[in-house]
Amino acid sequence: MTATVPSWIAEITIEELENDPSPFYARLRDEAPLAYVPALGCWVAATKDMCQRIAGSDDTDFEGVITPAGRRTFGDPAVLDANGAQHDELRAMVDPGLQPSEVDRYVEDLARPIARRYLAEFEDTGHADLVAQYCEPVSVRSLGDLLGLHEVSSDKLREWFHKLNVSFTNAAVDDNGEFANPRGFDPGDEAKTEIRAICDPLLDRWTTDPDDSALSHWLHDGMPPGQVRDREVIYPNLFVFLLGAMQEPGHAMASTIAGLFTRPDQMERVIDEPPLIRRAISEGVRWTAPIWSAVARRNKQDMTIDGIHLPAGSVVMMSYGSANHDETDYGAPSRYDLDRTPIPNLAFGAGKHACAGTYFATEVVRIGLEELFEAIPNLERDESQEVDFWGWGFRGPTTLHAIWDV
Ligand code: 261
Repeated sequence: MTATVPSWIAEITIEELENDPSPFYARLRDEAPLAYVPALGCWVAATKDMCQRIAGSDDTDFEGVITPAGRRTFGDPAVLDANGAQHDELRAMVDPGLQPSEVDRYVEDLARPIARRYLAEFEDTGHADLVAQYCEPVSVRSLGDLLGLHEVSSDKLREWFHKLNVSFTNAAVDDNGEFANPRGFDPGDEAKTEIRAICDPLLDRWTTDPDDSALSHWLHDGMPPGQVRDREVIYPNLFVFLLGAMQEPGHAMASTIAGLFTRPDQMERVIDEPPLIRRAISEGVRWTAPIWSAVARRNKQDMTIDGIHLPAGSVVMMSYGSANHDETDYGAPSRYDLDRTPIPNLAFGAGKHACAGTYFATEVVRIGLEELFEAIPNLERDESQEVDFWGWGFRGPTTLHAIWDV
């Protein structure tokens, strides 16, 4: 198979994709919307149409799967690569507290005081790295409190998602399909050991004293009286949440701010007119999809798509970040533009495995941005510092230095 791979695809490295996937993916969208990428050891779907067709065939031609590095990080059964009845059961565990009607009941009281608290720590200083001091803390504290992890500090939750991210994205494989960097799983293993040590006693307590925290519900909901869900079912999914659901609202908030920083006129309008924040977020995650290329599908049978033969069991990464830059739907896709026609995008995926936290995440980001822009209406990018985006699996600004007059 490798012999038929064009050299520009055969030679791409994960490091190049992590630094800037755009040029490679622009060429894929143009020349090879479904391509085998040797450095990844799997296929990638690069266009919106290809992603929609594949993810839209969940449970028929395709099923959810994650990369070997993802599997190695989360273990089994994780909702991302469970299918059929097992997937339905896991979604029945995580979905109820994330239903929009349910989120509307609690999210204001949950997220707004958190946003206020972090703002109070720096709003009088005139400068901040918004990623480390605001976007990440607001994201992890909101979900942490929802899950019931009140006693785990925000810095610890940030450390956990960073370590799980290192492990999950340690995707490079050698010519034999073996992990190229086995030590890259160490940080994730360390985090998981610590997570179990901290969460085991909490799960013990919720077993006898249920409360309204999400993890208490994960233990009890849908179980026969007197029984709780096995924690070996809970942990892989808690690891999924402690990575993606902790990290990505922070990425979404930071990318939205970074996008608005490229359009000061649009930033001014959003600050003057807070109802525009929802549109700003939607364009933010279209512009830089937080889950850029981290979930995949596998075909159950041999098949041919647009003349490309896909042997049964092929793993296809859903490169939603690239789908969101599909020139068919989005003119000048690499430009952040609040005023573009709001065509639905794939930042939250599609099909059976579409994001369960779409509404929760968007509401946390909305509340975070409302509080930020109200407290600091004269927010500006600190032009003396670069904004570096990083990541292929997950993508967002690594830092976001802002200044304002106090
Ligand atoms: C809660 C969603 O989390 C993830 C999604 C995709 C890949 C890894 C994740 O932890």
